[in-house]
Amino acid sequence: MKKVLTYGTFDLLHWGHINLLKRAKDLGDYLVVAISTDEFNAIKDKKAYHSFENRKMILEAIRYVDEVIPEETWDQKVKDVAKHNIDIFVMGDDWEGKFDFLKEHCEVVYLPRTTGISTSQIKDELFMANKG
Ligand code: C2G
Repeated sequence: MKKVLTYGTFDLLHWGHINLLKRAKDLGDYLVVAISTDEFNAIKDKKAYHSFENRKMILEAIRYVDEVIPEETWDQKVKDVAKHNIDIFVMGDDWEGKFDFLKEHCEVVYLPRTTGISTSQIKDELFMANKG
């Protein structure tokens, strides 16, 4: 069984996230998603609209996702790859090169980001549409 691992906040889930998760799953047989905790988001200087628990529940409902684990620090990836027997690490290519250190532990794949959608774009457009 080929196991795939990816990380993210996955807030205000949208079709760009789904495109990523589908392609990640298509690379193997089992997809583990490490979702950023609210505390780690603060470290990433991100404030998610949905709580960790609710973002986790939403991800677990996606047919491409087999397991969801918490992402609490920047430096848990090597341990996660070993602990979950990961064959392929996947991220969108906005992270191109940033995780190449994992190449000695597993395959590293950066997938083209889906253009035309992002969580911050959703927030901005809703704000503009609703401001007085
Ligand atoms: N993504 C994408 N296309 C978009 C938006 C996001 O392919 N239009 C991808 C990102 O490249 C990432 C994943 O979806 O691989 C999750 O995106 P975010 O929730 O924004 O994750 P991020 O804040 O980049 O967290 O340790 C890694 C970090 O936790 C990644």
